[in-house]
Amino acid sequence: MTQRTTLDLVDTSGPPTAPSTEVASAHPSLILGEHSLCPGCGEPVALRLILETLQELGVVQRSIGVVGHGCYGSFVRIMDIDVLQCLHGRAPSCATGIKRVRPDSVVFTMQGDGDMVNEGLQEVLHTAARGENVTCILLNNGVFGDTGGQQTATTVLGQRTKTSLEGRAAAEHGYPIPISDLVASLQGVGYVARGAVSTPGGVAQTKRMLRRAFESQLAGEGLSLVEILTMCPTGWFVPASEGPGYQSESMETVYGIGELVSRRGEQS
Ligand SMILES: Cc1ncc(C[n+]2csc(CCOP(=O)(O)OP(=O)(O)O)c2C)c(N)n1
Ligand code: SF4
Ligand SMILES: [Mg+2]
Repeated sequence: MTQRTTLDLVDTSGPPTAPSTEVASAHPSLILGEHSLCPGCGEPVALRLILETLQELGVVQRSIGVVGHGCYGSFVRIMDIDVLQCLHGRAPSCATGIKRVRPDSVVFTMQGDGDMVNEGLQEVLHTAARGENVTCILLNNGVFGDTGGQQTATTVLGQRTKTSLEGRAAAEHGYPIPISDLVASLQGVGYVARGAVSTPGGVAQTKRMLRRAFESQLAGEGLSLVEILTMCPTGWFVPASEGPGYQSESMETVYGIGELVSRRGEQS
C-alpha cells in the first residue's frame, strides 16, 4: 500500500495551479515524486522548505546540494537540483571544494545529527572556522534514524533510543552537544539559527531562517548554519501523531529556538 506522505500534496502532472496558501507548498517542478520516509517524519517538511526557499530566491539553476547519509539521503532521487552525495559527515568539506571551484554557485549541505555531529563533527567546525561561504543545514532528530534509532551526540538527557532504552543518562552516556551553539562561537560564521517543524508557526519561522541563511551566503558573509529539529516518531517510540508534541516538550525545551548569529545589517 502506498503511504500517504507530505509530498502527496505536490501535483507534478497537470498544468500549474494558483499559488497555494498552505504553509509548505514546494514548487512542483523541484520534487519529482513521493518520498519513502515514515508517516510523521519531519525531514520531508524540511526538504520542502529548502526547495521553496531556493525557488523564491531565484537561485535554483545555480544551487548545488551536498548530502550526507541518513533517511534524508533518499531525497537525492526526488529533488530536481544538482546534488553530490558524500561520505558520512564529509559534506561541509565537499561543499567547500565546490564553492571554491564555482564561487557563483549556491552551495548547501543536508545532513543529519548522526552525520554532522557524530561522524563529521570536525568537518563542520573547521568549515565554519575557515569562514567558508556555504550553508550547512542540519536535520536534527536526536537519533541515527536510518540505522534503527540509536543514540547520537544530540540525543537529549532522558530521551529513549535503541541504545539508551532507559533514557540518556549523563553519568553513562555523557551530555548532548549543542552544535549550533558551538558553531555560533566561531568567528567565521555569518548566520546561525535553530528552528523546528513541529508546528505551523515553527515551519514558517524555519523557512525565514533558511532564507536568511542563503541570503547570508549570497552576501558572502561566511558559513551559515540552520539546525532544523525534525520529528522521528519511529525512532522515538511514539505514534506519528504524537511526534510534534514530543519534540516540543523535549528537544525544543533543551536547545531553544531562534537566531544565534546574524550579521545582516552590521556595519563593517
Ligand atoms: C562510515 C559509516 N558509518 C555509519 C554508517 C551507518 N549509517 C548510515 S546512515 C546512518 C544514520 C545517520 O543518522 P543521521 O545522520 O542522524 O540521519 P537520520 O537517519 O536520523 O535522518 C548511519 C549510522 C555507514 N553506513 N557508514
Ligand atoms: S526513521 Fe525517523 S528519520 Fe527515518 S524516515 Fe522514519 S521517522 Fe523519518
Ligand atoms: Mg538523525
